[in-house]
Amino acid sequence: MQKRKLLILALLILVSARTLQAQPYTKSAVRDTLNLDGKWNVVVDWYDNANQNIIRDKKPSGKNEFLEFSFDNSMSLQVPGDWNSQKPELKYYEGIVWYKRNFNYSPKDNKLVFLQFGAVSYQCDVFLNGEKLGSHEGGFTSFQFDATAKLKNGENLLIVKVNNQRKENNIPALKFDWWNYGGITRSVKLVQIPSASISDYFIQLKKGSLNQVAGWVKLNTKRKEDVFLEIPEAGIRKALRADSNGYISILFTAKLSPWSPEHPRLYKVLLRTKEDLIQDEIGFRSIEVKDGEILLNKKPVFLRGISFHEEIAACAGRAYSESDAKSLLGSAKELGCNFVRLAHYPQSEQTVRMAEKMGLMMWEEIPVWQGIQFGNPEIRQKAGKMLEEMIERDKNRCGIIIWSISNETSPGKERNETLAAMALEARILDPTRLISSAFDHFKQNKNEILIDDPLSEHLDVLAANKYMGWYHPWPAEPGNVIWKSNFKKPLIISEFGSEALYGNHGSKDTASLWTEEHQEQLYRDNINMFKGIPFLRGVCPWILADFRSPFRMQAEYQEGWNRKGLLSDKGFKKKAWYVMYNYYKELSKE
Ligand code: GCB
Repeated sequence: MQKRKLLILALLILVSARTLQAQPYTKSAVRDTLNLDGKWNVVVDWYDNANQNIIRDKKPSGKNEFLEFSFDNSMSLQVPGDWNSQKPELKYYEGIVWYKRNFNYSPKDNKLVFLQFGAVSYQCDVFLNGEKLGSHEGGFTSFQFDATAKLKNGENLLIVKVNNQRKENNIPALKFDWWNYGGITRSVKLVQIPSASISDYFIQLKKGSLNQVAGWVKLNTKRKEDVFLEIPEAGIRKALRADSNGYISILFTAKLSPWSPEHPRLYKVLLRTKEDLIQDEIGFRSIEVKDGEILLNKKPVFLRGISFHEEIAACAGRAYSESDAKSLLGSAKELGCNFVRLAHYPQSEQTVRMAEKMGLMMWEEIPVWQGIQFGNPEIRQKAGKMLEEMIERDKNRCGIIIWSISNETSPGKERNETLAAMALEARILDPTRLISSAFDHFKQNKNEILIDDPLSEHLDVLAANKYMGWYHPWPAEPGNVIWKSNFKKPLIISEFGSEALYGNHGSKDTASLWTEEHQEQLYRDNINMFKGIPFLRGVCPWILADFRSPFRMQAEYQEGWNRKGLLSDKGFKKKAWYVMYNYYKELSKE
């Protein structure tokens, strides 16, 4: 596609995405917040039959009125949390649940108050004190509404209608290989900021530089004002001045010790105006691609990765707490990883922040996963919005090195155009990181696998999901499989693996027996193949732990679980874990 046409399409996606509701994300991690987590009362609305009375939590009045819903003495659900793992009767539920909670609030002068949701799966309508605040679609990104004008002094009533029905024009669409958890799955907060405040900032090293800090600060006042930027541990104090749009472009030289997996150094960064103060923790590193290498702080790096879903297998529920994040990331560290693929959607902010503290580089992606209708303009708008919301929340997290725009989509005109435009959209929003997309279409001729997906032209890092020995039979001895590429770019094997039931032992030759030995051998074979791929710069097995999936209907071994985990659903290590562990140990010595 010509450059001009691509740019127009990217801008169109960006502009039309912005017409979807919800305001830009206020960084609650660095703000004064009132947490609204806890037990919420719920009404399960199986047939979408509730009327307007529910949004006011109306009670019957007089002697003749009755209402066919009630939050009083109703079922309650823990927020954050999915409903499927909390109530046996909601395990498979896909539909509408109304959530209600009251909270006390005393409005303060000169403050703006936002109601912020870490994530709601999948779609929601939010009502405060009987009035609609807004709607949001997309189960994995954070969003917020300005609640200032609708908050009352004293008791407030918050009602959220959540719907997780799968639909053809959702993202992900009708079918996906993970559990369709519904609910308010991440924290809900009231975020208070001064009415004249810093609305957003982007502070990172300039692309390709180790000593130049570049970025911007935006003020919601949209007026000329002084802003001070400080990095005390590096002796930096900069007096900046906003333009008449409240915008400041930043560029200065600094001596900073770079963030890396070995030295995950974060600096306190302060932004101060007359009325506002923000204190964040930001790391500085450079990430680029040059001559087929991924360069972290100018040095070639090999990504020793692992993928995981935001799920705690042992609870058969969505991960949501700090200890959940610790457990997933702790396992990745134990395996010897320096990189994690947050599959297949943006995971919680606490996971992202914790990962970079622990020294893990990250790949973050939006849930554009197989079966997406790229020709539909509504889909482009939604995907564009998800991309924007993901970047908006995490653009200051140095641990994130790759934004991925899709997983396993089939080449074709509409798909190629849309994804190329989205790659450009990501670059417009964040010119510093690498852009990728996991694909699974290759040309194969006997023992030769050729990367020829035209989307590759628009990516920095190529990512191949290739299940050699499982979905794809070996065409030759693993060591004799030859990978070729039409593009001189680094490759990550972003998925490979096979299923095994923990504790099930036997033949290593027969896939249908689901043995640990078969999986172990498959890992050995794949590693053998990796050693012969000259442009390979990272691997990311699928997947850390067994996860729940309605795709998996094999009665004896699967029972609704995808068994490709290196860990079982109870967290036990399968034999393949040790193969991967040893491979990473060797690689980290190189
Ligand atoms: C894939 C998908 C992933 C699935 C996996 C599997 O290619 O990207 O979401 O879970 O294969 O197990 O089949």
